[in-house]
Amino acid sequence: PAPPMLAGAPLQRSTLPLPVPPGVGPAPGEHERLLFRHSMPAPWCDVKDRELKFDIIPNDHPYHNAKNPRTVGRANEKLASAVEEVKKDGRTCLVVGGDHSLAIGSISGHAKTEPVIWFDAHADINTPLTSLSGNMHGQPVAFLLKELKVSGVPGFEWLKPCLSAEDIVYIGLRDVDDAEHSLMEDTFKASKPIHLSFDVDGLDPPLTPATGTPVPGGVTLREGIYVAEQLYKTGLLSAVDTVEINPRLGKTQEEVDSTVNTAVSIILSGFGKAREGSHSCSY
Ligand code: EXY
Ligand code: MN
Ligand code: MN
Ligand code: MN
Repeated sequence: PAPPMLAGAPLQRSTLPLPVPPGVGPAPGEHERLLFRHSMPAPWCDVKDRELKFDIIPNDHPYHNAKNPRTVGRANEKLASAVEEVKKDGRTCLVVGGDHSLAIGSISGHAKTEPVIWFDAHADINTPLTSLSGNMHGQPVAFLLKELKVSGVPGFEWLKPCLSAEDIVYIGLRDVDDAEHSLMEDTFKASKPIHLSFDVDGLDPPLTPATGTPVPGGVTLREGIYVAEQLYKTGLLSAVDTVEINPRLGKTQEEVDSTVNTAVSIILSGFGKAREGSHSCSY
């Protein structure tokens, strides 16, 4: 298989999906600029990047409690196609967001995506009926699970749930709603391509202050890097989402920088940078 992709030196424009969710988060292009500005040289990686533009659908009324279903659904449809193309190209796919609702498209586009490692303070398994906030970032796992049979949501007519509960492993959970408890199961099958969906709020808040829903008592940077390094070493890491990075929420430039630097160090570890020194990733 082709080597994984990652922003590296020399930096070049290419075709990696960098979705900016509609209406929230950094301005278009800002993720890309931040990622590139903070990139360390990773000359062993061949990078192709891509930026997706999404439409905001007018009169996007809630479906039960789920807010902005059409806008989020169609954005995810577009993302799913982009991820599918990257995977057909034989590459490892890195999606930089953005709202965790993008995992619906990213994981659907990844298709043969068992298991999924959901690194997060939150279980994100509410349904449009159980969600108390209505926020779509608290619901992507429910949309993806076959067992939960979420259907009829406008904007998601294209979606076919592709995961079973036993395909998901959670790491970092510490803020789970009562309704979510009854929907969860942790299992791991380590023989198929792995999808890592990495929400930076799974880490301890001082590491990533520029994020929307921080929860105290998170995973240390050392532990986070260890997870990413170990997943890289399986040789099965096939796609990575890095989400809930929102530079607008940094109170100082230092907070923005530490959030981005933390995310970049996790990404680099997932793509073969070892703390004892980097070497060619040639699987
Ligand atoms: N469980 C809460 C909800 O459904 O609104 C909180 C979800 C926060 C989700 C953040 C991004 O990971
Ligand atoms: Mn969000
Ligand atoms: Mn999340
Ligand atoms: Mn979260």
